[in-house]
Amino acid sequence: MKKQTRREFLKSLGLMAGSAAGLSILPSCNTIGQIAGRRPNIIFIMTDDHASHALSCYGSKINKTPNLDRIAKEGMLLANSFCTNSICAPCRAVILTGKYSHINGVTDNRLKFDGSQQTFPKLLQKAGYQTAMIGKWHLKTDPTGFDYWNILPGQGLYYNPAMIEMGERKNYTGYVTDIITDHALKWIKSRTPDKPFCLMYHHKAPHRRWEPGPEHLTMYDDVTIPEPDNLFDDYSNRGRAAKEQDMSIAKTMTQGDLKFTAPQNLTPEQKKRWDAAYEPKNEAFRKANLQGKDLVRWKYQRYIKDYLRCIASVDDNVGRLLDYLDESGLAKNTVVVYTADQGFYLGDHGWFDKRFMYEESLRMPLLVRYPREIKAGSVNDDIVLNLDFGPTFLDFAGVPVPADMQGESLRKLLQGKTPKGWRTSTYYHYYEYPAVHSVKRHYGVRTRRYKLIHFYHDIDEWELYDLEKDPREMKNVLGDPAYADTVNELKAELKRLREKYKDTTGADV
Ligand SMILES: [Ca+2]
Repeated sequence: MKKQTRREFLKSLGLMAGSAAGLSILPSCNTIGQIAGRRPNIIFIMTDDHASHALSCYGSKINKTPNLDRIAKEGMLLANSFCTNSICAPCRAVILTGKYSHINGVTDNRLKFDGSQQTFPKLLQKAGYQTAMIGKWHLKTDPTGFDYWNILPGQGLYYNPAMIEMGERKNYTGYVTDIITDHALKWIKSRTPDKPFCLMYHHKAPHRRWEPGPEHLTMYDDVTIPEPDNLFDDYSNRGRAAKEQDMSIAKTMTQGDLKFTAPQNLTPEQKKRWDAAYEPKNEAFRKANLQGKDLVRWKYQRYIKDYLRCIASVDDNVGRLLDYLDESGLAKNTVVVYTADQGFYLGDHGWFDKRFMYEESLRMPLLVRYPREIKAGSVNDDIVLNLDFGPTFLDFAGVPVPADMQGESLRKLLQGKTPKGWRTSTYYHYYEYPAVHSVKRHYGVRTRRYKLIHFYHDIDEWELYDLEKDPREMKNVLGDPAYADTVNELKAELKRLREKYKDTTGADV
């Protein structure tokens, strides 16, 4: 077929009626792209429990993530991205539906996701996208809305995992982050090239028990990772919730977490490498007979090094994917998103895990690259939520965002043009209690400067943090008379947000 000029192409679409007059109604490049079927591909990369303060593009003091940083360098870094309920399955359900937990039904990790409800992959599929879900799913029911899915059962294993491919269970030998990436690349290469695609490429790493891959077992052996300044937090100036949790490095970590026992299902070769990496260090530990703070310091080093080793494998594998996008020419027309299902404590407050509305687990990394619309190296600091991801993907695909989705499209923000009246506060609600880690139920509001939290179940306690003066949240200033007006304003805002999002669960404000 003869190659059309742009003018001929537009004419064929009936977009150049007349001549000079027609020029004034020329559609934007984007509209042309959509009409011509050049809607962008979407690759949604998500890891599990990767805190933003363990990415060098977010200023990590403890590791380097050169491949993930590439997405920021070639796209946008969102500096204030938050989740609405900081725990695994609920965050995934929020992202899929664009709705808060009390509406999508997955308020805690023990509940099953109702896959018959509306999700953004279903809407993309309906609009002609090829959709795939590869890796960690963790929603207890089979994925819906995907042309292809291949998921880990439940939490999945780091070594030699089983995966469920379209309902069929298969076993693999190797390391989970490599295996998920192999499947993702295989799917991209075998897809139908004439349709846009949306791939959910979701890793298990760096979830607990933080088991590093064979290539990274001894990474960081010769360095000491800096400790957070509040590793020995005594929770004074705060309420019972912080004092009564069960997620501390000092008390909660198990023998498995600390690698005094190896994973159960290693091959003889894997076991040999594992023991060669851990046994000499474990032997030195036994001889040292550490106590008190020295013991906590040792546990922190063991934990954080394993966590960062798992991230190093994610970084390598995302690099493989980005390289393929470059080589194949897909990079230009593909929206690449990197995030984690929520944040995590990296020894901050003496903790690991998530759940609390405090900063480290409320924050999520969010990097987005799309060369056609996003300026390389840009940064946005507006308040954005995981609730917004679905609407954003739909917007990029030219699919109308259903009115019952509670998030907002980030497309304008990504283009560097934040709409007037963009949100200046966010609502949070955590439910999983009583349960593992003993974090009490709470809801709260965060503005750019303040955070008000209500632990309403089991106890009835409020906390207020002035994030400008106390970014580490070490002092609850709720009782300070200087903040009396602020408390009233925040309570009114909290009430407004609960009404806006139709949340009648938990205690009244
Ligand atoms: Ca998680």
